[in-house]
Amino acid sequence: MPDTHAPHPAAAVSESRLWDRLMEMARIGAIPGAREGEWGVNRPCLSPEDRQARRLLIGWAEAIGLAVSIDRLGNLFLRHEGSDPTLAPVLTGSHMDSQPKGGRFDGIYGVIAALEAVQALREAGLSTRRPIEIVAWTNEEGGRFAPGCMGSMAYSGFAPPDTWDDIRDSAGIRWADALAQHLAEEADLPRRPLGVVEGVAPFAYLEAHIEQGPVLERQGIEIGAVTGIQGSRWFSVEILGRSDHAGTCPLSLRQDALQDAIRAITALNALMQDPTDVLRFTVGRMEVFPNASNSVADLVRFSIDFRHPDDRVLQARGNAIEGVIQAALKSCDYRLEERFHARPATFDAGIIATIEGAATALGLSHMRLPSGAFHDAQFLVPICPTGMIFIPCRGGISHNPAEYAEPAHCANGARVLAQALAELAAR
Ligand code: HGY
Ligand code: MN
Ligand code: MN
Repeated sequence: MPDTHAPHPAAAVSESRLWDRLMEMARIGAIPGAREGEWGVNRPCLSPEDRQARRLLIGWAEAIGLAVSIDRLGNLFLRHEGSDPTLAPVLTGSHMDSQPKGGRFDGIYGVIAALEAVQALREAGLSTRRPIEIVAWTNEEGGRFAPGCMGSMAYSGFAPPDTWDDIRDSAGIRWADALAQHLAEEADLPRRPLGVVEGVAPFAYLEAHIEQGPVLERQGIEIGAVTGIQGSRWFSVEILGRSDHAGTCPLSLRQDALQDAIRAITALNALMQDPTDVLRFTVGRMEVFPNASNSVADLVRFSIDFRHPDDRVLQARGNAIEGVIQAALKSCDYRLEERFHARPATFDAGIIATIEGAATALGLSHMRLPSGAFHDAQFLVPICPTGMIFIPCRGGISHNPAEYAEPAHCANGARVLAQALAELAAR
């Protein structure tokens, strides 16, 4: 427990400062929203908008004396020094990249709330035994380069950093080239070893995030102590046909990649039937080539995002995907690549209790709940005690410009984070 004579760690959390920073940050990559005075963001990883957002964050962090560094995946760290700098740090943060039609809170809230919590600890005059490091993970969303969580997967040793070098975005740019350009543009920032692969493991990891679901709002609860994250599997599918003249080629002779893609997706829908509506199956991206109204498609590329909290279902149904596609095709060939395979993760009971204790100490209602969305936190689970703090978001909407969280809820999350960080950094 922190020194009881010191002021309360959360005392200096400023709702207005936190909100103003969130809204200033949300002007970078702003896209129109549906409601008057509301908008969304499109801030792909490793883009000029991403770098502009990082510079804004770095400016705020340097102004309060945090030390800035990046690793070779571009993960960005802001360090609050502890009274014993040799101790493993408490790590907290989230991601700054967004979906193409993203909201003003997904990911970035956890980074700016972490800055607010650390700034509050410092303004409250609380020195911490352990260092606290704020992290902004590279490419959590996987929107521009699939899969997501590349920065945290490389940091934790879950995947070798060169795993994704040849993956291309929709403009045909290679991941390795985009990362090299990014690191060159941030060459002025001090470089640090890559995570536990080349450096030290954190003492603990805490991530604050909007719930991206409706539970807290529906139940009128202020804080979520997250129990874990369901499993996710991503696949990239290519259906390979032959381009033909739409007016002359008989249907019986066609190798129509689009018609076969429809057959494959229809068959996958049957595989993924779940009367309990727990299973999640999404085909969110589809590209058709040559994409001309009077040419038969010779190539269709589509994505599969499959999720389930029970690893047995995740493995059984996920492993059946290829056979179902193969059986469904009438005249085309296919290529299937698994891009992401994250098994269900369970957060540390001690961290969950620390979050609940902090919420109780602050007089905030709280409940335990799982996360349907994946997060970088799931890759920290194997290397240190890890947990997440959720705050409510309006209607549970996310990955949409209408995503919204109340200023008071944002501040509550930062207060719980400040309290929990103070406790962990004192251990
Ligand atoms: O897709 C997800 O679950 C996360 O929001 N990127
Ligand atoms: Mn997120
Ligand atoms: Mn997201």
